[in-house]
Amino acid sequence: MDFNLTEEHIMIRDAARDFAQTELLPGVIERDNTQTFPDSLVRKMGELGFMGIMVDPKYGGSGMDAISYVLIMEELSKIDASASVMVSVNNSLVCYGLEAFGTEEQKQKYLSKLATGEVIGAFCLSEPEAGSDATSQKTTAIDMGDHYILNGTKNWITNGGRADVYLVIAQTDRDKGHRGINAFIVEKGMPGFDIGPKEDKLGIRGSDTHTLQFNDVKVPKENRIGEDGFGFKFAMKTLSGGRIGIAAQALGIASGAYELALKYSKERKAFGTEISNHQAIAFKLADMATEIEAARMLVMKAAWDKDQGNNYDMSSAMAKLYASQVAMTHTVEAVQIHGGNGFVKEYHVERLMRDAKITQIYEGTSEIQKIVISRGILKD
Ligand code: COS
Repeated sequence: MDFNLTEEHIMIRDAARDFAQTELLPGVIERDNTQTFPDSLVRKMGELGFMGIMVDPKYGGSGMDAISYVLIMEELSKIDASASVMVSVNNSLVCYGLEAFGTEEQKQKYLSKLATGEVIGAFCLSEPEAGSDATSQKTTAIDMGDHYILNGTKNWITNGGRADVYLVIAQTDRDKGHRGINAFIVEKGMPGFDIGPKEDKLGIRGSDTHTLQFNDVKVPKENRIGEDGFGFKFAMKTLSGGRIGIAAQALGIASGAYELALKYSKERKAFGTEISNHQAIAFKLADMATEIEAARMLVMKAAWDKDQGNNYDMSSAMAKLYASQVAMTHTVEAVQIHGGNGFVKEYHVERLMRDAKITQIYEGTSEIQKIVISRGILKD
């Protein structure tokens, strides 16, 4: 067992760190206030290969491994979790979904543009009444022979307004339950496909979250992903990889807050000394460092499982469950260490605290991760 990163991994991590410091940090407070994220930054992330990290270079990807993916995700998330969620969704839900399960034609047509960041993608599973209970899809896709007619509503869709390519999960045959669900590639601009207003969110405010409406949208049959009835398994398999990305995002939010708190505690003085010399603060830092390192081990293990071709349903669920809990707990502590300064935007930790919350909710709530883990350990 080797806990050292390879030289290549160190280079990749440092490139992401450098990009986050020089390009993401300068406008991050403004973007959070205005709920915006410029196309120019998305393009730069594409140029650096961050939009198709694990995609085969023959489809325009960077051909890196999952360890590289989580290293990049951690570094981006330390500074701007709104940027990193775009990266995560595009990489592990959209690009991976197409590369692993799409036809050659679908890969040629869509994946090569998505992997370079020329266009970005969205993954549409959640509905007003089907978030955790993902088999209860109300969106329907009726088979009309050479095409499907899609009707329904999807909620809380990351990249909802910005994307050009949408992977949409819908029920094609209600009698078959989850085996009657399919996944489709839907393009922006298809008649009947409408994008609702942007959500006003607690955190990751720079990311673009919308409700989507499908009213009699005609989707060509060749846009179905996989065999008839594969849609629910497609969603589950894709989300397992997505959870590695969100776990790495949570890790980055936690480690970003920890680094700020550590620095602040060595500068801020109270009762005649730097506050890091007070055991009340030093012990908080000790807990943060320990639990963040434990979260990093779980994230790395899940990524390693993916790279090895091992099943990663449980390891990704454990990584997400734990890292998101660590992110929530320790961003609160980072605000506490900063005292009054922690409550103002200039010091960044309040934003990290707000950003942390979503990591316990999206791509499967913490309660869903416990379902996955408990079923995994009890199945034999
Ligand atoms: N890989 C492949 N297949 C999977 C799978 C996985 N990781 N997880 C479940 N399946 C399959 C099961 O094997 C079963 O198929 P068979 O009946 O052919 O054996 C089918 O999917 C249904 O599984 P199950 O009976 O476990 O479904 P449940 O309704 O109990 O739901 C959970 C399972 C709760 C785990 C699932 O609904 C889930 O992950 N929900 C959260 C969804 C989510 O993350 N939402 C957020 C939206 S994205 S921001």
